[in-house]
Amino acid sequence: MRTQVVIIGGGPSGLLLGQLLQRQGIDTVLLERHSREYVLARIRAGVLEAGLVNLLHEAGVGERMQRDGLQHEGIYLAHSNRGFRIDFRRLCDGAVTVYGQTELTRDLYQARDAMGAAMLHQVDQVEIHGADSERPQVNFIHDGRARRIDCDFIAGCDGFHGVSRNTIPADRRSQFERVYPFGWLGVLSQTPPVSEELIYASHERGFALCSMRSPSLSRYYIQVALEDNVQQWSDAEFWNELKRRIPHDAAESIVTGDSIEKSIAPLRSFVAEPMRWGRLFLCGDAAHIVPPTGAKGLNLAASDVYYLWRGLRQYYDAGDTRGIDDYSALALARVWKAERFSWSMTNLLHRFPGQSPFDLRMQQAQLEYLESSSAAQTALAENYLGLPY
Ligand code: FAS
Ligand code: PHB
Repeated sequence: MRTQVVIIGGGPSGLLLGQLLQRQGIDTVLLERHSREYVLARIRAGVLEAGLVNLLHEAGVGERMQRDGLQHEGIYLAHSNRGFRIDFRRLCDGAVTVYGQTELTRDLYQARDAMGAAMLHQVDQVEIHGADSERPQVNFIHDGRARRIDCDFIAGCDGFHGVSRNTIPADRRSQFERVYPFGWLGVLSQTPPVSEELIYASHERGFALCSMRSPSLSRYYIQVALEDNVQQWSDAEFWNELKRRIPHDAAESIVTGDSIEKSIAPLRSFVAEPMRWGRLFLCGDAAHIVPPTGAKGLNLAASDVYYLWRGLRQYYDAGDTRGIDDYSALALARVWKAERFSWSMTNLLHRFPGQSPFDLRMQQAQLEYLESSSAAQTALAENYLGLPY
């Protein structure tokens, strides 16, 4: 089998890249480890930057997001039982779109089906060979048969636990990591959101986030200890703890209900450099991870895809390699700024084991400075809205 670009990973990175390339007439084969049902059952991101929204429209998959997505022109930060609003429209004339990653992934799957582009699910033992040669290939098992695809390029869109990143020899790769001493317990409930906009709450008991997927579907998170597991958190215990951490007016008005999904996600900051090795390009979580406090994970995958799509298009249209040669440096420049923002929001809003009274005062001072300073709020707003591609 031969194709121009093999895409490993059928999450948002792989699907969006595949959609953009196929619409350009660039042939791709997408390999996904799990079933489509499994991929679509994962509850992940919820906030889309304008850059990702534009890219989805460019890929011809923006219609349902346009109809069902919620435009948000601000967020609330809450501390000391009060909230204050970061007004994106007034500060930066911008907005984000609330639309679940699950729905975005569903739209991308349907679009790929409609194009009849090649996609294999439940592939095993994917191996990349010759990435640093002129003739790379990908070997894998599918339906019990050993398969091989010869290609021009490989896009490693296979997430943090994929095979692509480790294909780059350890002595050619630098990795930077911070693992946070806590996780996020998330609940999805068929209830109306407590607030029209997201509430990021700092509290002495820990961080809490009130988010949503639609006017009738809410998404809530609370910071939990790393050793916690989901079984020890009943719905009632989750709701009681969430109410303790958000401002009293929100706690009194929140509509609680049965969890339709409940899971704990670990938090880490991680970057692997470079994001290219020969004819292998890393995209999205395969190359970097951010704590979700800044709503950047999915949105960083989008800017990686944009740079790689643009570079491959230049190569196939005109034999111009500048775009693919610049890919890693371009992508990493934006990745590191988002890593900083996500790290700073996580440090500001979470309680860390062993924090000194001085540390707590620094967090409080930063929150009060944000509450009182238009300049500080503008800096937060432009990062949350998404820095330019
Ligand atoms: P993904 O991990 O989504 O997709 C990679 C795909 O590759 C998967 O489908 C996997 O099955 C497949 N794969 C892996 N190895 C393979 C192999 N060897 N062969 C073939 N396929 C293989 N971001 C936010 O902005 N906000 C959030 O609230 C948020 N919450 C998150 C919660 C969790 C539990 C996790 C893990 C991530 C969360 N993220 C969040 C980040 C998340 O949204 C990612 O940024 C986003 O999924 C990145 O998309 P991909 O790069 O496509 O990686
Ligand atoms: C979500 O709705 O899942 C969400 C929103 C904003 C974040 C993280 C998660 O920062």
